[in-house]
Amino acid sequence: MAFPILTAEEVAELVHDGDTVCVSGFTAAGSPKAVTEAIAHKAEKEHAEGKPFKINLYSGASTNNHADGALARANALNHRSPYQNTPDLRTTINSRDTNYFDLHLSELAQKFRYGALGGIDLFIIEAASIRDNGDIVLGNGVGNVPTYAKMAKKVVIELNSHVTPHIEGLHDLYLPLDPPHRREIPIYKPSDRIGDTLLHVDPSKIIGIVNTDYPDGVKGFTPLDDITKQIGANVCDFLVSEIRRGGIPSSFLPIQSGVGNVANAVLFGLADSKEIPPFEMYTEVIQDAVITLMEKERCHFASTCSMTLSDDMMRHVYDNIDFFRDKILIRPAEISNSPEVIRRLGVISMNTALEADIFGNVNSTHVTGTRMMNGIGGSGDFTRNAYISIFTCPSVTKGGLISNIVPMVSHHDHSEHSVDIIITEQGVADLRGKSPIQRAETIINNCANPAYRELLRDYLKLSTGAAHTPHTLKASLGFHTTFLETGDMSKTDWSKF
Ligand code: 0RQ
Repeated sequence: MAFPILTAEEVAELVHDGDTVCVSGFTAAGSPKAVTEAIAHKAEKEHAEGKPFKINLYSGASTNNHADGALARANALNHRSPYQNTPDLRTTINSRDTNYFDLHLSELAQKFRYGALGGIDLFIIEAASIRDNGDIVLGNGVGNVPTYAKMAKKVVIELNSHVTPHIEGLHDLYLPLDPPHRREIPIYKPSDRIGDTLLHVDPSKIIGIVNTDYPDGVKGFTPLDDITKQIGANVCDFLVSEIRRGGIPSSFLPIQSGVGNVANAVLFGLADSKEIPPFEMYTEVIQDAVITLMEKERCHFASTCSMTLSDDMMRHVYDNIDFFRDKILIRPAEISNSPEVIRRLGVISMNTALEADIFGNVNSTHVTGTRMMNGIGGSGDFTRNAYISIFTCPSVTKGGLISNIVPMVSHHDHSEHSVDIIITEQGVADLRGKSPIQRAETIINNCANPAYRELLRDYLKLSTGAAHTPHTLKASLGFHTTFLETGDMSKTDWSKF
C-alpha cells in the first residue's frame, strides 16, 4: 500500500479544537517538527477569527521548539504531559493557560492504556523510513510510541530524510501486558534485546506521509566551569570510595545520568577515573559525552530512550553507525525507565536538584515552590528504585543570592526516603542509615556553601521541645520568603520568624 503524500497544513486541517494529539520521541530526539508547527499556525488563524482552538498534547518527554514552542506561542495547548523544557511553554504553564500534568515518565503510556486520559485522535510519528505494510523505522527517540500507535485513531508519518535509514536495528520496541496479566520485563542486563526493531502500525490508520528534512536541533554544551568540574570530581571520588569498601561491586553497576552540564561533567570524570572499570548505562537519555566515552572504550553499552545529541555529534554517529550498532538500544520510556528493571539491574542514579533541604528532601521542579521549571521527568523513576540514588547541584545559585541547601524544600519531588546521597562542589553527604538530625549535620557540614552554614545551624537551634525532625514551621520557608522580599537568602533573620 503506497501512503498518500500530504503537506503539514493538510494534516493540520484534520485537527480540531479539543483533540488529543500524541507525538513520538523523547526530548528533541525523534519528536516531529512539521505538523505541530502547522497546527500552531491553524490555531493562530482560528483565534484571529475569534474561534477557540486548543489541543491536548502528549509526548515521551520534552519535545522541541517546533512542537511545544510553536504551540505554546500560539496558546494552542490545553492539557500537556509528561515533561517539557521550552521557555514559551514554561510561560503558559505558569500563567495556567496550559494545564500541565507533571508525571513520572514511565507512567504515561500505562495511564493511557488504563483509560485515565481518554482516546487519541492523532498520533504524529517521526520516522527514518516506512514500508508499505506500515512497518516503521523510528528516529532518534522513542518515547511512548508503541502505546500511542496502538491506541490512536489516525496516524501520520513525518518521514525525516535527515535521519539515516541505517538507524534501523537500534530500536527495541516492547509493549508490556497490563495487569492482571503483566509478567516481568525480561531484561537482566542493559544489552538484553526483548522486542522488535520496527514499529508495526495498522496501515489502515495511516492517513499519509509528510516529508521533512530537519535535524533535532539539540544544542552543544557550554564548556565545563570549575563548579561543575568539582561536582563531577566529587561524584567520582564517592563512587570510587564505594568500590573500595565493597559497597559497589568491582565490576561496577549500570548508571543513569540526567541531562545537563553537571551530568556531562560526571560522565567525563568517570571516564578519567583509573579505578572505575568500563561501564554500562541503563538510562533514558544519552548525551554527547556518552558517544565520546564509547569511542574511548570507557562506556561499552547504553540502553536509553533517546539519543539526545548535538547536531554535529548526531551526524558523527550516523557516519559511523556500524560502530555504535551493538552499543546502543533505544527503548520505549516505560522500559527505559521501568522501576522493576531499574531495581533488578542495580542502577546507580544521578540526577540534578534545584534545591535540597537539610533533611534530604529534594525539589527538582518548582522555583520557590510555585513556578514550574521543567518537570520531574524520569528522575523519580530512577531515584526511587536505584541501587544508590545521587542528587547533585551547586551549593549556591545566582551568584550566592540563593542557597540550594535550604531548611525545607519549597516543593517535594523526591523525599528523604528515596534520596541516598547529595553532592555539591563543597562535598558529599551520605544520608544512608542516618536520622534526620544526623542528615542535617552531614548536609550542612559537607554540602552547604560556607556562607550559609551558620544560618542553617541557627535554624536547627530554633526548634525546641521533642521533635524527630526539628523543623520550626513558621520559619521553615524563611530562606525563600527572605529571597522573595529582598532578593538575597543570606539576609534571612531568624529573629523575625
Ligand atoms: O537558571 O537558566 O536562568 O541560569 O535553574 O539550573 O544549574 O543550569 O542546572 O540545567 O542542570 O537544570 C533541576 C532544572 C537543573 C534540571 C534542573 C536556576 C539556575 C538556572 C537551571 P538560568 P542549572 P540544569 C533526565 C532527568 C528534573 C528532571 C530530571 C531538571 C536554572 O535538571 O529539570 O531530572 N531536572 N530529569 O540559576 C531558583 C534554585 C535554583 C534555581 C537552579 N534553587 N532556585 N533557581 N536554579 N537552582 C531528563 C529527563 O527526564 C528527560
